[in-house]
Amino acid sequence: MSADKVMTIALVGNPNSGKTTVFNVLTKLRQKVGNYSGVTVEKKSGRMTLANGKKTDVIDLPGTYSLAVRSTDEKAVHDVLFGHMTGTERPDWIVCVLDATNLERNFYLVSQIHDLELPMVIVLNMMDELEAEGKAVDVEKLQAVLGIPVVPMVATKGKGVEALKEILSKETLPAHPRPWRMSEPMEEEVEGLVQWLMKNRNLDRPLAFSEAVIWISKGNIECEHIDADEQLYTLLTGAWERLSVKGVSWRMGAIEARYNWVHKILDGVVRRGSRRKRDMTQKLDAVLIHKVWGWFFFAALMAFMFLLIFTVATYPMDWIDAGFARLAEFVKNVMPAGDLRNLITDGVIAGVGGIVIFLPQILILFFFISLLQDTGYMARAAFIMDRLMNSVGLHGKSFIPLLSSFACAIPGVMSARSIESTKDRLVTILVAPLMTCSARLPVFTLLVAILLPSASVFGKTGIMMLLYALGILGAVVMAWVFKRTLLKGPTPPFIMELPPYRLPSVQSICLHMWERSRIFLKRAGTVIFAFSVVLWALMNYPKHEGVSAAVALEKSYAGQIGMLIEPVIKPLGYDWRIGIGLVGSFTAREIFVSTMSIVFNVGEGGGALTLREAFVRAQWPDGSPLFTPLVCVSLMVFFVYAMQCISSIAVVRRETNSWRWPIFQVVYMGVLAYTAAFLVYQGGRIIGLQ
Ligand SMILES: Nc1nc2c(ncn2[C@@H]2O[C@H](COP(=O)(O)OP(=O)(O)OP(=O)(O)O)[C@@H](O)[C@H]2O)c(=O)[nH]1
Ligand SMILES: [Mg+2]
Repeated sequence: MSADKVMTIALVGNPNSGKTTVFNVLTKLRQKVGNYSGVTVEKKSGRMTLANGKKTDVIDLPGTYSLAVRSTDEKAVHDVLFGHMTGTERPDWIVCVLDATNLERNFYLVSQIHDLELPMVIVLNMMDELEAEGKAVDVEKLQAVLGIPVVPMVATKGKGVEALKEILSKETLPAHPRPWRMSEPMEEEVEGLVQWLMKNRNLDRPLAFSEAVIWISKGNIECEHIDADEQLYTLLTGAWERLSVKGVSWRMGAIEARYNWVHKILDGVVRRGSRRKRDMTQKLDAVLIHKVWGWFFFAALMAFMFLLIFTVATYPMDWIDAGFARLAEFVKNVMPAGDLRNLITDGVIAGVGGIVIFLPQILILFFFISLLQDTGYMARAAFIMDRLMNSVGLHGKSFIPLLSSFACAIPGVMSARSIESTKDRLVTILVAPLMTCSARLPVFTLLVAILLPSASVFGKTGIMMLLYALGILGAVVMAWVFKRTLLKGPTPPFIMELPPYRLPSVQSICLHMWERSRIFLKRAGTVIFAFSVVLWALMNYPKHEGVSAAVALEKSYAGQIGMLIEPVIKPLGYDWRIGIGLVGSFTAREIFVSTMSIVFNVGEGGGALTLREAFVRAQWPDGSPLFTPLVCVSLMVFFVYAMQCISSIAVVRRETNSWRWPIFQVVYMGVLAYTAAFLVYQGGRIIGLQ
């Protein structure tokens, strides 16, 4: 390695072993960590400078149990380590981050990394949890047996990080030959494949060996849908036949050999614990994943969250509201009357302010979401949903992406990468945006406030939970439909891993809340700002002098657009003004709220009315109220089911690598939303509701 070449190290390990935590300490970046498997689904790079001034690139990878590729996120690990990932250097060094409380399983992966014959450092992370179990690892002995540096670490507290950096700043580290061996017939067959792969695939010996073992351990069913070319497949079939004749299990041969090695090196290295294993975790799980109490707790947790959203959040919301009202007042006083002043007060301040008000609620939502993720409850919620998911043909693993979609569908759709079956992954992506994301929260709370102005917080909480349940129900039903029609296929068996409960750090929760509010405010400052300006212009031009504000709005460009679609949405109970909001909301859901703030401000003469008052006063031309309870419910149902988010569409396009699926998704969710809202509104009218 030349002196000025930047070294690349890759962090590899089982899911939830703390790789991203180590990555964040090394690079001082803030990638997302969480206490459940599959948080990282995409490789991330960062740079660190070692004490001797050496610059080093660090790659954080998704967690994996093995290098035999099954799901999309695991493929990323395989491709980076094999140098197949375009734009990424093959790592020079590998840092294996292991969960010290689970060494046997973790070292199985180490044996696979070993095959690559790259310099390697072992990090024994979670030493604090090992100690809490009363266990200990003889690090010196382990290091001696392995011949590889072993660094004990508590990544969350930064313990052991300096020692790791010290090792990384060394110039050289020997790469060790493979320490484990299979039975002779297996070794021979593998060697044959190695030769072929080196010649035909241009792999160096370690890579060829690693690939050969992966191939030979796979069954023919698995090989069919992998890029096995004909020649390789023939070679493999021959090898399997010869091994079967000799009574050697090619499927288990390598796995057993690896475990033999793992047991040998761990022998006498781990001191047994005196305390019962993860006592607290077991006690909590007795309740939290209990068949009955589990659901009860889940519902109670959600209810508590909404109670806070409807009570605690209202105080800061009033302050923000008053702040924006004052700002508008101030602008009115200092600026001369005219279009520019109106643009600022009725366009920008009404639009952006109408959204920023909801920041306290968003903060509470994300406080709860980070709590779920960091304590390890997220995986439990997925666990209790497992049975529900099974009944529609998916497993609980699909529920993690769905749970993440409560925050936002984008990370949800991305985390579907951890699902092995392509079809199940697609089903999950297709239904993920049905989960109630944070952008719907402002819309729902606004509509709930109009629907039940004087109801107690308990009533409002009830409605919110019902809306969330409707979203989940929609996702489950649609998944059932897709699994039986478009995307039929077997679901591979899956055993869910439940992480231990961990106390979340205040810092990590604050960081998460800060990140999300930054995103929220940034959207308010960019997309919503721009949209508000455009909308204001569309609503104020062409100019009509000498008519009332309401008539001028009706004749404006925006009014004309609204009028154009009114016939389509009238059966749902909406007029052209709501239509303007709906059109906007297909960019991003919360735009509905900012649009309504602007439309009803201008339409109703503007100024002193709060949005809720303006809504209550809004009427049809015949004088009947516009926002009847039935219309509010119909709107809520529409927002539960419609795909109104450009960013999600873009991410589905990227994840499925085609326009077909995002277009299909927009259409099916649109039809679902329209039908549901139609049934609610028309059905309600038939039984005499208003
Ligand atoms: N007690 C303890 N917890 C840790 C330690 N290191 C990480 N954690 C916690 O373990 C959880 C998982 O950490 P991550 O860094 O997200 O793990 P990861 O290996 O990147 O996980 P994936 O991306 O899902 O593969 C988080 O809740 C961390 O706060 C440690 O040394 N001790
Ligand atoms: Mg990670």
